[in-house]
Amino acid sequence: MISRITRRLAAVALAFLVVLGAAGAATGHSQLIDSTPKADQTLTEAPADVELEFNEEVDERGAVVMVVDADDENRTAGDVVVDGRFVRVRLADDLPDGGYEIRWRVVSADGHPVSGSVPFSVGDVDRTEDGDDSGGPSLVVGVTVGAIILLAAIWLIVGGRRRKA
Ligand SMILES: [Cu+2]
Repeated sequence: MISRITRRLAAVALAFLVVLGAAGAATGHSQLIDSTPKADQTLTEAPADVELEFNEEVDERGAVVMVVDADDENRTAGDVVVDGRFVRVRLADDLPDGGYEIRWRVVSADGHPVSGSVPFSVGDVDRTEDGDDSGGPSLVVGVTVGAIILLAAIWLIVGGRRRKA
């Protein structure tokens, strides 16, 4: 009895290590760690440009940044500039007050594309629904929860078979 419990605990511990490893690999791409403006920030005046900061250098090619207004219209002016871990783009200089969203997509150092969005607003406005963010943490949670459910199912099946035998 004790040895069966020990074996199961060992299996659970091993499975958790595998899950942690998988989650680590899934988030191994470049990650957005900061931005100007910051997510959900309300600015008194429209910014001249936006800047995204990543945890590692991103590929100079393939970076796309749009800053869309409430009508989904892109308000950037000029090319996206990739400078190591930083990605910048100028904004049109006649931005009215309102809600905006930085929509970005860059190519990780490992060649994988990553994307996300950063909502912010200018002036005294009631912000409505904001978009989804990068989804990094939710992916980890999803992988972990999925693995735990799978593990529980395997445990029940294996336990059931042993009892019948
Ligand atoms: Cu990757």
